[in-house]
Amino acid sequence: MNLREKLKLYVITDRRLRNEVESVKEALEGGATAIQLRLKGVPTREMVEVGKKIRKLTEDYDTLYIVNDRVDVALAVDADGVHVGQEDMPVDVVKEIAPNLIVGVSASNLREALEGERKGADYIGAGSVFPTRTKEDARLLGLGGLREIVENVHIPVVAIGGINHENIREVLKVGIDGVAVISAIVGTKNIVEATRRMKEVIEEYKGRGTKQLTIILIN
Ligand code: TZP
Ligand code: MG
Repeated sequence: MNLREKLKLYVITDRRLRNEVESVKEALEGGATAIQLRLKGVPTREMVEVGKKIRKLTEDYDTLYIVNDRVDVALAVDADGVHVGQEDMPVDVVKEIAPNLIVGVSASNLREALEGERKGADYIGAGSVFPTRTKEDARLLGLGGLREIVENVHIPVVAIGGINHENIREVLKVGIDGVAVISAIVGTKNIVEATRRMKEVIEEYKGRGTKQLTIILIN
């Protein structure tokens, strides 16, 4: 499976909402295509411990596994990649020290997205698309800003921030490769079901796009 496919439904952990191992198990069961381990203010030793458990689970489901912020932890737990923000290690430096890791970079405007691409990022995490309560310092990108990024970068774009079952179609319409979600999935009682429902919308949407394209081609 190529990277665009693997980024389709990207579920991010948040222990304020649910324990990581539990939430990852359920999200995988529901059909998540990528998992990001996001731990803030947690001792490195614990990150490695939890990170290894999640490696095992994601391996069983053949799912992409990304560690947030920390290149050392990503390498230690044998993750597939690392996701860096604007204040983390620069993408080109990550690529120098860990050439085999997939690197995602957060962008809240077109300039940051283009810079990430130029420095060698494999995908862009673009947001916040909608207001979010999950990340305090999130800057609002909006649907317009998201569209601008999608139209100007060549690497895959994953939309993030405030995405839920009600507004996901508006995001898919922009033509992104994937959606990254915390609260609408990890913050629900039944994570399996919440993941499954979101995956269905994504597949339904992408399926429709392909059919339309086929019709245009045979016309
Ligand atoms: N980066 C930009 S917005 C955000 C992150 C990590 C939080 C996304 O969480 P939610 O609950 O899906 O809005
Ligand atoms: Mg970060």
